[in-house]
Amino acid sequence: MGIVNVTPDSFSDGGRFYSSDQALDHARRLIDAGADALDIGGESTRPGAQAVSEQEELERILPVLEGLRDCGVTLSVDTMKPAVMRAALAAGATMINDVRALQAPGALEAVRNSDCAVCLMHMQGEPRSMQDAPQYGDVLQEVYGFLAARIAACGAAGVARDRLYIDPGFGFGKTLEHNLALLRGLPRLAELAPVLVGVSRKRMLGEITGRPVDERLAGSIAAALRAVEKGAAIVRVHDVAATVDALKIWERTR
Ligand code: PT1
Repeated sequence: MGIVNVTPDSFSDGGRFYSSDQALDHARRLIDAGADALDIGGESTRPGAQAVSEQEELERILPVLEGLRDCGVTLSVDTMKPAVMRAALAAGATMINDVRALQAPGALEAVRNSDCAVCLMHMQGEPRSMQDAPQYGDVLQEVYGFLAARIAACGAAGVARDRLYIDPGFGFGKTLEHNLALLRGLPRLAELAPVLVGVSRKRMLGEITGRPVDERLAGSIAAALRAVEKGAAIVRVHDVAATVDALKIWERTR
């Protein structure tokens, strides 16, 4: 899954893909590079990010979705807002990626009357402050319990289980040790539903390597391979061409 940020403040693309035209060009390059899915986001959820209005978010993502209609890959929209989910689905999105796991009022209803795939992610706190002091008893147990409960809520709302993906939410209210415990525990989470993992260019990699965000390609690839080894079904990455090459070699040399 290739990342298409349509945000001015995105943590690692620094506004480069803010305009919808640029985002569209970038999206097409990711498809050429071998992405099976794109994740289009108009509101950053990285640590410290500010919220954007519904209208602003829609103005950012709708032209990109419309430009990609019938492009042949899964079109995911990264949003927490039910109104954005509905508009995105009407504009051709085939997956909703919600870092709040459809907990907003109206979010379950927004996806219920569609056959879109859904990614339910775990986050402790909210983006603005989630990295201030993340705390867990047993992080794997708590994330597992939360995701199991959200799967049950989807079931009760009539969202079929085979539409669901889960995501432990690397970097979303987690220390490095929490993130590592979740990566080790991925096989356990994968018993619940297919797992999506997003670690590309994240701070946890910088904490291990000492590298700034623009020097985390090798770390991102190593982490993506480990995630797949541990059972991830989808890896959400910035560097699609490099990750696809790495996965091809890793598979053929098994
Ligand atoms: C993710 C994800 C996402 N990540 C899903 N959606 C982001 N399903 C946005 C850091 O620690 O992992 N899964 N949508 C980006 N968010 C972050 C979080 C970016 C933490 C950077 C960090 O550097």
